[in-house]
Amino acid sequence: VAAPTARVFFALWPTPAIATQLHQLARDAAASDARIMRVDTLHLTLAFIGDVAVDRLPAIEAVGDQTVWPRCTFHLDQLGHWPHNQILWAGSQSPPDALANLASELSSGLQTIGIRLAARPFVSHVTLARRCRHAQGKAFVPIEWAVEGGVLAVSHRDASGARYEIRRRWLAA
Ligand code: 2AM
Repeated sequence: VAAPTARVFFALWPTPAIATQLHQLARDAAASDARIMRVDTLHLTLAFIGDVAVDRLPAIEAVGDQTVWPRCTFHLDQLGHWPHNQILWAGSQSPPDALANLASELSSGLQTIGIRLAARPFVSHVTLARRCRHAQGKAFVPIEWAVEGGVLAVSHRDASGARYEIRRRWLAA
């Protein structure tokens, strides 16, 4: 019998107030037939681990325990669209260094427990919509996301898309 697995990732999870603003932006900017992310699913992935045996989760959580979670402001002033995967996303023209440093700290921590992340470079972004063929309405009032910690999330996928469960939360020092 195969060992049970879970699909997990470290992420920043917005407060409901910030998620509501992001969701409004998604509705304004996404193509009408795009699949807009539900308000409770909006997040920023810091380190995507993917499927792991559930008995690895305590070690992964220990990486989160050893990480210094920064306090910073993520000034979301940019809309992006990636044609190759049809993702509409929100980001920043000047993301705080703290975010890239955090992603790299998590990546190094995971390496020490034998988990190597895909080599793709970290691009801080919040996916707003999928299956989006184009973006519209580029001008918007920037969203000020006060980052005060992060999470380890578990992705459960079914026919209706993904549902995320927050397994652990860490607060900034
Ligand atoms: P995306 O929104 O840009 O698609 C849960 O699936 C989260 O992990 C999403 O934020 C998704 O990013 C990200 N993700 C999924 N597969 C990934 C991969 N191979 N590398 C990096 N991030 C990934």
